[in-house]
Amino acid sequence: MDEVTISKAITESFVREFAAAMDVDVAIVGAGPSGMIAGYYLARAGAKTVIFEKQLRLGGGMPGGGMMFNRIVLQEEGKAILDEFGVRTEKYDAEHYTADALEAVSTICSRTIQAGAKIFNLISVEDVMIREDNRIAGLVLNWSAVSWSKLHVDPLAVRSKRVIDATGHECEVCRIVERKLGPILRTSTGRVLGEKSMWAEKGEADIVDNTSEVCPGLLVAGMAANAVYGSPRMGAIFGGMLLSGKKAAALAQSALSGE
Ligand code: 48H
Repeated sequence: MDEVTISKAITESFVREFAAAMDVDVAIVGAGPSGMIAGYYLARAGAKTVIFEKQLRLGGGMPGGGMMFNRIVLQEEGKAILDEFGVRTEKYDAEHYTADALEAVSTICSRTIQAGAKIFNLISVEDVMIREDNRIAGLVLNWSAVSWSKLHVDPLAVRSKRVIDATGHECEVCRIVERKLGPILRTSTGRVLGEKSMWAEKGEADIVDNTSEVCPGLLVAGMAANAVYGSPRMGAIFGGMLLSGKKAAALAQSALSGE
């Protein structure tokens, strides 16, 4: 075993996979629950799918459960998705189930990767790529370490037939589009309407409706969908995130099959 062989094995295999991810069907921003669920269903349906996550760890807000009590709550429809993944749940009352947040994150993560979605961590999406009529045609990337240390290092780009903004509360991709391309989002003002204060029932009801193509080439899923369309947050109930990811995958897939 020699150190240079180990180093070459890591860098060569990484670069091969990274280069393969530069031209994909769907690029997802954010490996939280909604992004990973979207990635799982897309990859399983045969779409070439990549997920970029800016943090070292995957799972977004899920591992933290509610206020660091690392359990999550789901309603029946959300539980059905966890059943499909093989995550164990416990019945809490007539309408609610609980699950171990870490079991949920680690299982979703491994099943998503094994389904064929490629996840790259420590990479931040800092811009989008555009074509005629401001169609979103891909992503502009940099190492998170570069953006966190505010170094001036030019980015790389990936081409993608569809992009999904699954960046959670910050809805970072939609914010970039609004800032750089103007009021082109399909909201009442063309801009991000902003997340409202907590109302769990409404937040969960709205999130699947809000999961949609928000401008040509760009879909929004998960908490980002509620932030873009001005719906409330819901706390540590995760059924809506899972259902939103699944819907985003179905929308992207049907758009791709229509081309
Ligand atoms: C690369 C990025 C970038 C970027 C962000 O926050 P998430 O877990 O998002 P969802 O929508 O899948 O789940 C939301 C849920 O976790 C939550 O916060 C809930 C239910 N809140 C309710 C409440 O009331 O508070 O994951 C988003 C991921 C994170 O891992 C980010 O690091 C990542 O996206 N991300 N990755 N490039 N520019 N921006």
